[in-house]
Amino acid sequence: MRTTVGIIGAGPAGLLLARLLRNAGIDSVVLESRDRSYVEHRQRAGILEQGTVDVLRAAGAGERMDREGLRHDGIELRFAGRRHRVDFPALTGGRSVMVYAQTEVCKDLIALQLADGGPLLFEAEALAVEGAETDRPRVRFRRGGPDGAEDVLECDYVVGCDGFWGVARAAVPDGRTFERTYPYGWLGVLADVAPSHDELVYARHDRGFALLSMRSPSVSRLYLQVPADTDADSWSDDEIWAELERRFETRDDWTLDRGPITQKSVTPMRSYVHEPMRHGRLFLAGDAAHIVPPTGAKGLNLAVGDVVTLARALAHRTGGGSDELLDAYSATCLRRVWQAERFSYDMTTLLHRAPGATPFDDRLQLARLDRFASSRAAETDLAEAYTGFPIG
Ligand code: RFL
Ligand code: PHB
Repeated sequence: MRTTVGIIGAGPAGLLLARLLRNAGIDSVVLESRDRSYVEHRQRAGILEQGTVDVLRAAGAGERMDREGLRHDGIELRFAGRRHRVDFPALTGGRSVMVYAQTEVCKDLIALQLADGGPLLFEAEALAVEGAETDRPRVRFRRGGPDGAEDVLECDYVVGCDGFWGVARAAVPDGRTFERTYPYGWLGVLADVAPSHDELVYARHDRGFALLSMRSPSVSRLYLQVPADTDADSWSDDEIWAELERRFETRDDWTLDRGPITQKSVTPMRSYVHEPMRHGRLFLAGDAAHIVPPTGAKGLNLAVGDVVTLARALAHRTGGGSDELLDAYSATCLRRVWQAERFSYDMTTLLHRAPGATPFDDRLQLARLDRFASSRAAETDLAEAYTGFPIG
């Protein structure tokens, strides 16, 4: 098999890259190790930045998002029983975010890719990237599941969009990694109940962080800070609702509506950056190159920024231009990546209670939160970061 751009991974990064390249007249092949249903139902991100929404629309993938997505003009910070709303459009000159699940973004992009006859191979697991420093890099992969036959995809360029656990990063030999893990994770649940608030609620509590989010007007997505090694099944549904109620407590008459929990899982929290995001003709994009803790809702949005930057550079090069944009790819993306790392770290340490936190630490957190309620400058900084840093 031969193609111009070999893409490993059909998460949001790989799928959107394939779409952007196709729109630019560049052929690609996407290899995905899992099956279609797995990719379409993996429960993850929920928030699309304004810039991500604009990119999906311009790529021709925004039709259902515009119909079913929920535009949100703010979030609520909840602490010490108080509620403070951050008004995004008022603070950022009109910007907002969209609640539209990653599962739906992936479904839309997969449908478009397959409708166009674009090569997208499920159950095709990349085993290794070879010859990244040559003009003919190759992806060795296995078709049709674990017992399938080995094959080779020959490319002009290879892009590793294979997430944190993928194989592409290992083919960037002289890189440097920067990492931080956190001593807590998130227990996330999906529940068949209308969200108890019409915007996201980020709650800081002495018992730990909680987040109220949603997937639709009738499905809630809720998270609880838990110790990193927690087994999701060790929490009963009643215990989860009772703990959410405690952490979302307010001084007014707000209440949390309960409903059947249909899914629960624990996610670890990590900050991670691999530099550079390129080796020869191999490029890394999305979670393959960097991870943020989910508190800032930045992971998917960073992946989108990477592939927009890369698609532009590849279009420039294959259209007869120079290598200049490809050479700048890593540095261009990393600037934005580190801003998202900073913001995600700040949001995480602002809202989570670390094991061993002292009363002094607690008071500092409350003082940091109180800044948002008392300073427009502090609030503007949060609103600008949450609604998104510019791409490129
Ligand atoms: P993905 O989505 O991990 O996709 C990688 C794909 O590569 C495949 N793969 C391989 N394919 C072939 N050969 C191999 N050897 C392969 N190895 C792996 C995998 O099967 C998979 O299909 O990476 P991508 O595309 O870079 O996208 C990144 C995002 O998925 C991620 O950053 C977000 O989900 C992070 N995230 C959030 N991001 C946001 O922007 N807003 C949010 O609100 C948000 N909330 C979240 C999140 C992530 C969470 N978890 C579970 C980590 C909430 C949670 C709980
Ligand atoms: C989600 O809806 O899954 C979600 C929303 C906001 C975050 C993280 C996850 O910060």
